[in-house]
Amino acid sequence: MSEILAIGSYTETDMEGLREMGARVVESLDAMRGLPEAERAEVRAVAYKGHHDFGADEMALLPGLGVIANYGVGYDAIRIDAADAAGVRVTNTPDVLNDDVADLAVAMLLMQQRRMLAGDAHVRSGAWAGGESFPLNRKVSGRRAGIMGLGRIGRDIADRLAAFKMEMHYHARSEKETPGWTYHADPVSLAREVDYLVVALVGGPETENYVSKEVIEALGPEGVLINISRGSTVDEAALLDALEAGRLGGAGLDVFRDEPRVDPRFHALERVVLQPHQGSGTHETRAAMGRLQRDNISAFLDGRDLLTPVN
Ligand code: 8YV
Repeated sequence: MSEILAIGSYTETDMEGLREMGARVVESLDAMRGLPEAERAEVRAVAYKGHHDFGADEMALLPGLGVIANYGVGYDAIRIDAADAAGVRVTNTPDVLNDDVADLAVAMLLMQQRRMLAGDAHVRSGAWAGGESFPLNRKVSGRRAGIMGLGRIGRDIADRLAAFKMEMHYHARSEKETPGWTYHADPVSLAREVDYLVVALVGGPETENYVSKEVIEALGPEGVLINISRGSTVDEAALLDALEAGRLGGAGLDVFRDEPRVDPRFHALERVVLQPHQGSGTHETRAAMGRLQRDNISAFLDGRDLLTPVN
């Protein structure tokens, strides 16, 4: 019996921290649903690590629930309207992961444009030693970059790309204090102006297919799309069609519509870099995310202000 229920697959470091708090840990929402009613009734705080919907039905199974502390900055899996209706507070883990996610976005861009996966294979296969030359690729520094969504992560990506002497463009809900960077109120206009489009939007219904067929076509046959946000933000069918037909130059993707299942059509595309949703996946950052998640729970249970509230 515990008033803290952790749901998800946690690292050993996080498990230690959760155990110290006396949390009960279950692997999944299904396992939570299977707990005896008396145990569910004890729960006041949930530590959630997952991408499956945590909505009104799940909250109803935990009648004493006061807080859901999400492991991740994106909390699109948690129904905030349902939480508000049930009087449940929600927290997330912003900022601690910005550097890692921004690093991965830039790395995917470099890998894609400099064809680093193919270069690696060229060395390992012996092709280089055998005298075969490696084809020239594309220069990255000094190109035109567009950031879709200039929140905290988008800003960190933009700062990195600006250091690559790029001409900076962005689209966001409103114009920001960004001297020298060009604001586009319309996402298609942004895509038309740039070589690289990096998607750093929040997930959820408002941004569903925000990177539409029109945006993808506007980016064009030399353009590259990088997505480190959520698979839901991109019209994936339109993306695949454009890549296969050569109407889009390439992509670097850390997130997918139906992850961890990735549409097999992606596997055949040589100009695409695929990553297993690992933007925040370093020992350092995951430890910081877990700590912040637990600190939010402690704050709630002690009656202190939440550190990073969402609602
Ligand atoms: C995941 C993320 O939370 O922070 C986010 O929004 O997408 C990631 O950091 C991570 O995969 C753990 O579930």
